[in-house]
Amino acid sequence: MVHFCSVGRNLTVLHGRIYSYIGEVVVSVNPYRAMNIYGRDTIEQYKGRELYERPPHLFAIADAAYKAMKRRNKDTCIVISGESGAGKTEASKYIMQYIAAITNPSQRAEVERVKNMLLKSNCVLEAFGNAKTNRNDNSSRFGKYMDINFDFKGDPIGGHINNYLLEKVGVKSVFKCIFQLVKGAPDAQLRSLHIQRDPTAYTYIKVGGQIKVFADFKAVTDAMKVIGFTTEEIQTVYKILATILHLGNLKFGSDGDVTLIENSKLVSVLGDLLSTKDENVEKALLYRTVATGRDVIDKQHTHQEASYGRDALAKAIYERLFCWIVGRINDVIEVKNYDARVHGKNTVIGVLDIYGFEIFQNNSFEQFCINYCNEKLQQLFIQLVLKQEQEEYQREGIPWKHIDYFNNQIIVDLVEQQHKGIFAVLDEACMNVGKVTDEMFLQALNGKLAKHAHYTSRKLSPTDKNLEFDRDFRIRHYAGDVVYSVVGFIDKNKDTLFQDFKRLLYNSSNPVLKAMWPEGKLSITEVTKRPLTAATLFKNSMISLVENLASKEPYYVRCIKPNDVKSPLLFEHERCKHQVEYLGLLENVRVRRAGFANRQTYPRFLQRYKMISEFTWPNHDLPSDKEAVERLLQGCGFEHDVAYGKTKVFIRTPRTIFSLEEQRAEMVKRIVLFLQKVWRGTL
Ligand code: AOV
Ligand code: MG
Repeated sequence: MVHFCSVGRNLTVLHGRIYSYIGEVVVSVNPYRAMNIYGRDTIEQYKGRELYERPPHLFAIADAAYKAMKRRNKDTCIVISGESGAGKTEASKYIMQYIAAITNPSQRAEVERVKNMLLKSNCVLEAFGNAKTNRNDNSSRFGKYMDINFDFKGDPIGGHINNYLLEKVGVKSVFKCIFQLVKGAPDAQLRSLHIQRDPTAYTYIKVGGQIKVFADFKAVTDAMKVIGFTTEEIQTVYKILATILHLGNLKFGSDGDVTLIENSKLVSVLGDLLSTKDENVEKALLYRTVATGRDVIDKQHTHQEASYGRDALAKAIYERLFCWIVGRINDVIEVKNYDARVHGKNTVIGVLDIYGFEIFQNNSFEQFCINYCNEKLQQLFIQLVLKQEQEEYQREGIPWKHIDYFNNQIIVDLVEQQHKGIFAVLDEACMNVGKVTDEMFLQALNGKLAKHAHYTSRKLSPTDKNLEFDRDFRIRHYAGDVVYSVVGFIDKNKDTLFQDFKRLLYNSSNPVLKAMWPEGKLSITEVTKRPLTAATLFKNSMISLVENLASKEPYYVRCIKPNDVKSPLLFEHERCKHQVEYLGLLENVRVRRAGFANRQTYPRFLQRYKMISEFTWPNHDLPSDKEAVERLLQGCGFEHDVAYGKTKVFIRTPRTIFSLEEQRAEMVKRIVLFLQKVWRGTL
């Protein structure tokens, strides 16, 4: 149970016990200091053990997910949630390490290779997908869902990563890899990229703020090599990072009506890095090609359009680079040559580590998407842990007093509902042919959502001084109130990149870069389809993520952030209580306390445990499986710890399951010995 609710203000009171259970949910408190609890000896203590046999630990949940997959041939997933800085990414890494450590006892070379790739891919993805924010020095700016595929022996044979990238380089975040490059790359390499060692020389870094850790340049480069990136590919990766830094420094000026590039020396640097002619770079930065009827003309950008285009280009090439890296990793780790007819079903454990709920001083479209994503995951938790569980008791005819909980579906609908939801209103604004401003979008929201209990704005509550007119709206999220500024919503949702840039990159003589931009092949007159908006793409990817998770047997890690100052000593009671409440952990405890730790259909139960009772082994002659299970459990003395539903048996405490498992293991051993004797003819 959540024993930390009762501890005082000091985190050391936890005595290093940072984990706790509610049923099969692990609750984790970020210790903000290195803990000596993830080593080889600890792994050995958890390997193959049942959930409650050892003190609560991430390894136990990883083992439970692994065992469920192996024993029952089921796809499982581990969903890690909690707000920004609560410890999700660290948890996901420990889970991966644990799975790598306990598998492949026979040291098959191919499996070792796959494991190494999976672990190395983490290092690369973190460098390119994490950045410093106010909440977390190593904040995931992308969501990662990683499937690990296992063969019939339970050894990893491959994987697949889905990424949910959101924040883009430039305006707010500076990704780790950029610091690693500027601080860690050898002098000669920096020279070839025309980059100075001094991070303050770059506008994008100045705006985004610096990160202290940069020693990993070599580790990341080596990891890319191990994964199988060619030298040319790695060079291109760094050329792209350098391009982004130079783009940030590019200044536009005007001479009368003509827009100019002030520091034109950078144009040739960009030409060199992008393997294209300088004049092509200059033209793409200053003009766009437009089709008017049958004519195609070059239209010059205004100063503002040129700056917008430059930032959009930097963001787009970073995003494309990141997706390309994920794609390359997937090429390598994807399961190949697995024949299910020969080897049996290949099963999966999915690990989800995504950006946590966040509130900044200024919250924009990115925070809105991140927080919507967390609403979706909370909804899944409610569905699977609180709702379905209680509905199942009712369906099965088990006496049950309903436990109430806050259902956040109303907030999910507020964001994603067709026609009326915030995303729909935003898309509608972006579809409009005329010029639609962010303020007009806010007005449309006010019109549609005036009566919604979780939405407000200054217009709807004029006395609320915390909300600016024509700029802010507030959402009452499950995890707290967040004020969003609409500034930039329209642009970020449209996410337009001038076609000219796509053609520029496609026409590069660097084949790696060219391959990243296949759509640049189309000429201006061929481009007709309007691309989906960022909101629609994000919504669709969240819906399919949730569908995917719901199709697997879920295990949860709920991370708690003990304080806002990254201190290993401070346990802010109110802060933790708030998280416990909004995560629905109290309801989770109530459902668990009153409920049952395990349930199985009667035939399944018999299939697994029939050998431990003389009434059921090898087959029973009772009128139904239900009666056979009753007889078996009575025989073991467990009848007080179970309830019999219409189709399933419900077991209250995990201890009963352990005991059944132990008896089964003992019987299996005896049966094997017996069979060996029969085979050897010694019986
Ligand atoms: P997050 O993934 O939940 O935030 P992280 O996993 O990056 O948070 O954790 C934030 C920091 O807390 C880490 O960099 C560590 O310093 C520390 N930390 C977390 N877990 C542990 C642990 N088990 N042992 C020691 N230190 C830990 V975000 O990605 O921002 O939502 O988007
Ligand atoms: Mg993270």
